[in-house]
Amino acid sequence: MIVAGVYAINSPGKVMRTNLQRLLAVAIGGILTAGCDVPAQPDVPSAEVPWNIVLVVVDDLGWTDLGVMGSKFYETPNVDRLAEAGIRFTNAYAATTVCSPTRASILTGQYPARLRVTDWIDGHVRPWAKLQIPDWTHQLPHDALTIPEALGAANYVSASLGKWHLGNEGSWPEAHGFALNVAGDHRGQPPSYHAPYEIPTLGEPDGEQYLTERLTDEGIAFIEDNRDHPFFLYLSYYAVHTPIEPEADKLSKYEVKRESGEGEWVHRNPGYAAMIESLDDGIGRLLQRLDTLAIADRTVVIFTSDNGGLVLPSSPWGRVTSNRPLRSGKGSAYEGGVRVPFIVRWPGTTIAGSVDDTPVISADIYPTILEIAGVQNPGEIIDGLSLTSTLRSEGSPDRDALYWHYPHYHPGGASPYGAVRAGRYKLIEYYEDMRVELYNLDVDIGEVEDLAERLPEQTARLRSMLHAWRNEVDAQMPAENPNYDPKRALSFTR
Ligand SMILES: [Ca+2]
Repeated sequence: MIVAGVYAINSPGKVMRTNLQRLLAVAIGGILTAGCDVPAQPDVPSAEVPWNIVLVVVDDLGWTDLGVMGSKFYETPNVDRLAEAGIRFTNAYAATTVCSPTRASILTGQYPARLRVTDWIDGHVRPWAKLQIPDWTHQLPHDALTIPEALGAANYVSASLGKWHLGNEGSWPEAHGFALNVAGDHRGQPPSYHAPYEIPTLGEPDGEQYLTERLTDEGIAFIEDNRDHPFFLYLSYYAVHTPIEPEADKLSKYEVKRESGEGEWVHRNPGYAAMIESLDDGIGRLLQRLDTLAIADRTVVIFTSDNGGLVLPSSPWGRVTSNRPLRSGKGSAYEGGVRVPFIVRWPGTTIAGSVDDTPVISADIYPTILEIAGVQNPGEIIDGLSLTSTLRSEGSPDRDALYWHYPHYHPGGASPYGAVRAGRYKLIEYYEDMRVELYNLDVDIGEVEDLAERLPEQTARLRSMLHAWRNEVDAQMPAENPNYDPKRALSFTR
């Protein structure tokens, strides 16, 4: 089994899969799929294989916001097909409950706490809250090696298309190893999904064009331009973040659907549904273009989100989505804030339609991509683990726990907290009073029953792990606030 999918670097910038390895990979794939009710795998390429990488990060897409993840209301046939052709993780997590830190973690393989990029940029300040937030870093640190910088050693060309949200000019994609930056700047949401977009790094179209469609076109153009060259495409859709501004011709279908007599919808925002459909259309066009360019069989596609779905009741667009059966959503310490879709299609390696419950996290994407590309880690600290063994159906990475550190307040419900998931248990520690909550996710995915008092040994064990990890990454802790005023504690400034 160990031979399948092994790569050898025969010269700088060239990654090869030998014929023997290729044949074994196909044979092993056949053994693994024998007797399983899954479609046959496509053959792997016959020539040298510098794998192209397409990493799609959707903004604020919740755990159940796809058909394949359980939504009956949203329609995502193209992403569903991607999942059916690859592997889908059911216990995948964002590194934080908000945008910027997760993106920093994806691009560097490090925990946000280690990077000190711990809140969305520019964050949220409550001057009279019980705790003062630490002096955190408001951009992607230049000394952290990014995926495109690491892949540069293997002659990859990299593009960042769409949302960036990792600092002001000087810390945009071109300052972090990307040859191309389209539509990325300091902002976390677009001024408008309809032209004029008013995004300085994205030219305006001649007429009408929906932003999601435009970013898909830019992605396809980049792929076409680099079809004969190994590429890394970071396709970071602004969708489906607010503002909820759907394409008009997609909206009415969902308005009718919501009013249909098919019962109480868990998801029921027509505008958000239409935005998801536009996203799904884009994924469909992109995958189709990989097919017609005959490079789909040497292109790895990864699809995920940067945090959980938005459920704020105070949203101007009404309830945006629901993460049920998960508790809460973006900006909270609970599963709804951090559990996300995560799909990987690695042709010839991932078993079509497979589903895996290994807990994985944003930081795993970096070492996974480097290993697929045959690039050695040049000595950087990497908190994530390569998932290639899981993608090859050879077992899960050896890891005790996943960790979160969010020393901030958020309108989504979070007060400063840390969390750890070890096996079936998840512990949350709230820094205002250091109280803890413990949940058994195997039987209580909705985090309803706090077991902290009933299971003191597990509680102590996980709390000790969390504290040790915070020390290891030198996490910045909030401090007592001398201006604490309980009457004004929830007031905030920007
Ligand atoms: Ca986000």
